[in-house]
Amino acid sequence: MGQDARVVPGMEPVVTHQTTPFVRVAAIADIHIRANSVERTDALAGLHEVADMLIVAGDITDMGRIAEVEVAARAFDPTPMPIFAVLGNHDRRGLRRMAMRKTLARSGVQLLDGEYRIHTLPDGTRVGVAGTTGTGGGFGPAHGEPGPGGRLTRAMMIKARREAARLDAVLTAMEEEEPDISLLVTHFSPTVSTLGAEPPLKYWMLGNAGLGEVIDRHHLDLVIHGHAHLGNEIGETPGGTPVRNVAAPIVGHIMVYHVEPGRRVTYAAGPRPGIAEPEPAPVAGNERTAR
Ligand SMILES: [Mn+2]
Repeated sequence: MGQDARVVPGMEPVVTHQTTPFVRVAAIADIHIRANSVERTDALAGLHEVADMLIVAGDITDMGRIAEVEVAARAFDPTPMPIFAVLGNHDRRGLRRMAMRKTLARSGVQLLDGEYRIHTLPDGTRVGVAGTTGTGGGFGPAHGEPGPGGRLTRAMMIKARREAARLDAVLTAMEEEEPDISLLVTHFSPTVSTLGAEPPLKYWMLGNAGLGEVIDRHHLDLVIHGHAHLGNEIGETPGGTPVRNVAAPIVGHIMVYHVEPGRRVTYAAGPRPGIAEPEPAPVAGNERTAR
């Protein structure tokens, strides 16, 4: 932000350079940490020099056990940057949700469960980050997935509608703060465009169209999700909101995006090491469209 002005005698100041606000967003999902996982101390080393915040889009742990959460907290603890996370379906297997939240909070990880934060960068740029897990439910008959059928489908649709309403409420509240840049993190996908090689029969487990509809009623510069391990990184909602699936099995390492207002998303940094052993297989390039 800000501008450099050159004052010429007898003339109005001339604007020689104007920068737009931007934020560098590090992102990863589906690291599925187990109690015996070895945290990679180099995964986050120096990350704060190339990114302004880290987003973890769910499935931090494999079973939601406190022992797993403690390993995750140790991995995140050393980094001085703000960390925003949502729970994934695997994290939600754990019953001690409050203990999980507190353990992560002690290491600087803020869980967003239908909540948002406004994070102000040193240059004054205000970045809104909203987060919610989302649900399955599917993307409708156009995408050929039948869903589980019967009572389970009805229950899932009710849950999907409730989650969509929750998402709508948090995005409305965040908008009222008028952040310069708006981000959303979910675990489930709001679009089929990042589902890549996932079989359509599984779509109802991976996300739902209602999330995308809500997103497109608001202005977001980037949506980050995970969960679809066989999906692809780059997609968008039907309304053109950029979406990135950062499930670790796909991206292999923490991604760093450069996000400007007006939905301009580019890569801000090269490959980084994985966050926990076993390290995912290295992947060449960023423009993968499947697996
Ligand atoms: Mn998941």
